[in-house]
Amino acid sequence: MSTTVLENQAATTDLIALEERYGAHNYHPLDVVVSRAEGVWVWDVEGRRYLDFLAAYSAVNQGHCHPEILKALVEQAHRVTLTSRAFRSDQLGPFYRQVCELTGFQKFLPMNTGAEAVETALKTARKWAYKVKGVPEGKAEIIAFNNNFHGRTITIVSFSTEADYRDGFGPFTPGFRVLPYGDADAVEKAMHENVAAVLVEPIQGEAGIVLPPAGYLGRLREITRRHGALLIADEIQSGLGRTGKLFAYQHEGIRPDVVIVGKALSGGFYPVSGILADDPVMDVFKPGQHGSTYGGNPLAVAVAQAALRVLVEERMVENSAELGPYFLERLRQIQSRHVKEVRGLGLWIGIELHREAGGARRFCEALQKEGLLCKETHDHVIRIAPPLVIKKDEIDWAVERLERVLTTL
Ligand code: IF1
Repeated sequence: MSTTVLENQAATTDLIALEERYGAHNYHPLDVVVSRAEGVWVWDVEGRRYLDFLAAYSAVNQGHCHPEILKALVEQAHRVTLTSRAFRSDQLGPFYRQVCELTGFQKFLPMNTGAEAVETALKTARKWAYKVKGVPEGKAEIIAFNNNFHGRTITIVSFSTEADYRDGFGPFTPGFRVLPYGDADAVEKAMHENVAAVLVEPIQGEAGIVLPPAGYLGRLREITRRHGALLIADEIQSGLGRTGKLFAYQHEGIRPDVVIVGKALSGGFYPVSGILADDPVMDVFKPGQHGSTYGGNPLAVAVAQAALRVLVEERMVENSAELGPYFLERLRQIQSRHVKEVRGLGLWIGIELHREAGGARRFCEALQKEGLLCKETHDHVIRIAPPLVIKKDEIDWAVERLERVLTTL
C-alpha cells in the first residue's frame, strides 16, 4: 500500500518534470496532476479527489465527461469525424437548426477555438461596415474595453490592455479603440460614422468577474443602434448558463447583433466555437471568404448537439440561477479580514481579497490541499466557476473549506 503511495508521488513529480522539461513555459499551473474526472470532481494521479471550481474556465459547464456527450462523441467517431467544408455532413444542418432555435438567431458560423470565433466576429463587423454600412475602405473602427479578454491572436491582443499579453508581439493590428469598461457615456462620445462595432464581455471574466453597472448593456445597445454600429457580445465564458441565463446579456433584456460562443458549446470534449447573427449580418460572407478545416466538422457538431441538449434537458441553466444566489450569500457570510468583496452572477463568483492578503495564489494553493481547485485571476481575485451540475450539499462542502482557508490563513 505504502509503495503505491510512494509510486504515485513519484508519478506526480515525474509528470511535472516532463511538462517542465519538454513543454513551453507559457503557464504556471497548480501542481495537481489530474488523471480522471466525473461531474464536478477530478482525481489526481495519487487518487486524491478535488471539487473543480474552475470547470476549465467554464468549458465544462455540463460537468466532466458527461455520459451523453461522451456517447455522442464515441458514436460519431465510429462513423465520420472530418469531411472538411468542401463536402456536407449529416450532422451540420441539424446542429445549425438546434443552436439557432435555442438562441433565437437566424444563422450560425462554426469555428473551433474562442479566439477564432472572436476573429470571425471582427471580420464580420468589418465586412459588414464596408459592404452594408458604407464605411470607406480601410477606415472601419471597432471599440473594445479596458481589461478585456478575448483571446490571444495578434489581432486580439492588439486591443488588450494587459502588458503580458502584448509585450513582444507587435506590430499590432490597427482599427481598434479601447474605452473604459462600464462607462456608456465614453462610448457615446467615441461614436462616429466609421465605427463598425462595439465588442463587449457582458461580465469581464479574466478581469476578475467584473459586473458592469446596471443598465450598461442596455445603453450600449441603444447607442450602437442609434449610430448604426453592431453590438457584439463575447459570451464565450459568460454564456451557456454560467450566469443563470443562457446568455448573460439576457439579464438586461437586450439582443446583440452578434454573439460569440465557445467553451461549453462542447462541454469540454472538443474545441467548438462560432458566432450567431441574423441574415443581414451573416449574409456578408460569400463562398471562399472565410472558413476553417475543422470548423463545423461532424465530430465537433455531434458533440455540440449533445452538449446543448443536456444543458437544456438537465436544467443546468436553472440550477445556476437557483444555486448561484445561495452560494453568493453563503460566501458573503464568511467573516474574513482578507475579503474585500464577494461578487458574481449565477454560478460565477469572484472573491476579491485586500492587497494585504498577499495575493490569491497562496489561497488557491491552500484550497488545493483542502480538495478544492480554484484559479486566481489578476493576483487578488479567487475565481469560482463550478460545473453547473453542482448540488447544494457540494456547495456546502466547499463553503466549509473556503471558510477555513479564508479565516485561518
Ligand atoms: C487561457 C482568461 C478565462 C474568454 C473570452 C475569448 C476567449 C476566452 C471571454 C478565448 C478565453 C480563457 C483562455 C485561457 C484562460 C481563460 C481565461 F483568464 F485568460 F481570461 F477564462 F478567464 N473570450 N478564456 O474568456 O478563447 O481561444 O482560449 O478558446 O489559458 O488563455 P480560446
